[in-house]
Amino acid sequence: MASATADSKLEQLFQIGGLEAVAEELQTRLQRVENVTVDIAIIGESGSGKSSLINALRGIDDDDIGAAATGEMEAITEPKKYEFPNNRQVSLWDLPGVGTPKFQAARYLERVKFDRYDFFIIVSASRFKENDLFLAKKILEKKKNFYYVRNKIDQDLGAAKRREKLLYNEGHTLEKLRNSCMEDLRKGGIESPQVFLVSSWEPDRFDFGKLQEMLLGDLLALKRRVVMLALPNTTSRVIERKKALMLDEIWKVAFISAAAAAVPIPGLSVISDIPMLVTKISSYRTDFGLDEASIRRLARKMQKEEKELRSAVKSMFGVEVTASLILKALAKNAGEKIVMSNVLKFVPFFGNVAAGGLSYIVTHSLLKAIVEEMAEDAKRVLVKSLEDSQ
Ligand SMILES: Nc1nc2c(ncn2[C@@H]2O[C@H](COP(=O)(O)OP(=O)(O)OP(=O)(O)O)[C@@H](O)[C@H]2O)c(=O)[nH]1
Ligand SMILES: [Mg+2]
Repeated sequence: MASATADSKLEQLFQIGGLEAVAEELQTRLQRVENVTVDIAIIGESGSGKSSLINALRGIDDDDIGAAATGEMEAITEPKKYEFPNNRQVSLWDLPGVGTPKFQAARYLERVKFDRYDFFIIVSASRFKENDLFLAKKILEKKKNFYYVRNKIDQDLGAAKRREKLLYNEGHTLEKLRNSCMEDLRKGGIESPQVFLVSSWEPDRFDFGKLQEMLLGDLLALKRRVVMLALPNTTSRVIERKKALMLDEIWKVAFISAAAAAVPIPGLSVISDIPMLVTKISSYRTDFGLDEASIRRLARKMQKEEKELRSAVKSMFGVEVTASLILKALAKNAGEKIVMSNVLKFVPFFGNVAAGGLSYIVTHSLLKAIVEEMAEDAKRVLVKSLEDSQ
């Protein structure tokens, strides 16, 4: 997986140039993906031929030195790494078979450290099984992808030959097999499965060549995907730092607002300095790069539609900051606090001190929620601005 890159640089960029500067830097990193490492897991039921497939992909015989151990007595219990031919940044991982007593599906993922892999090849040597579907779904849940390799095709053809005798036709048998694999996957909810029919014993036949070509062709896209998948984490770290700084100071804002409280909320004895809150919340919005001008600049720089980036802004104050929205939000918050605390019901005379205290609590909790929501907006906008960029 892509390792955590120089994030202090990103943090600095965020301080100086906001989301725009961060987006630009991340885009450059996305374009320079050659050095990204990719981990491909060869996964599937025990005995399906995972180790044999690895040897075939690496162009070595099962009994060569450095070959993955194959055969019934050679099942492994820990994932084992092999280098992809001529490509040091790509590793093929031989995984223990799923479904053996030691590796029941539920605990399997944890034991093989499922999250560490970027791409998967599910190997099957028979009809599509529960375990294959289980793996396929888990992979897609992680927003990763896989090829489905139906191995030991030589056996299927041999059986069909015996069964069908003179009527036997290799092309038809292969087509039937392919269709049944695709259908089983689709029935399982996998929409556009990529299926390869291979024999690890005969790497010069069937779909083996196509599998190699596709893998190589997809590597660059895969690397970009690895970086893209790491982006939410990278961007999170940068934005979380900013959020922490803002959260540190909201007590001051809430305090000043409560102390200088000037505008009463109709129907409630809670008062806050609304104009001051408008200014402050607007500055949060600008600091996170969510205001119109920032979004426009970011869109232009990243060659995206403004409205596409705006669609990533989900919070109320990320969209706009007005006095009436703040009043509404304060009133809603105050209502919840009053119901929650049940205090005010029993206070016959509601003095300024109590009102100030409540105002502080209500304003503080509103500002906290606003900063947190805007931080999430900023993360979404940043990731959106980088999506599909070349
Ligand atoms: N006929 C045929 N046999 C194969 C093929 N691929 C593998 N085998 C045999 O199937 C058996 C299991 O292969 P392995 O590669 O060890 O299978 P595995 O998936 O690594 O098994 P575990 O590590 O136990 O999960 C071995 O005896 C292989 O020689 C193939 O394409 N055709
Ligand atoms: Mg094996």
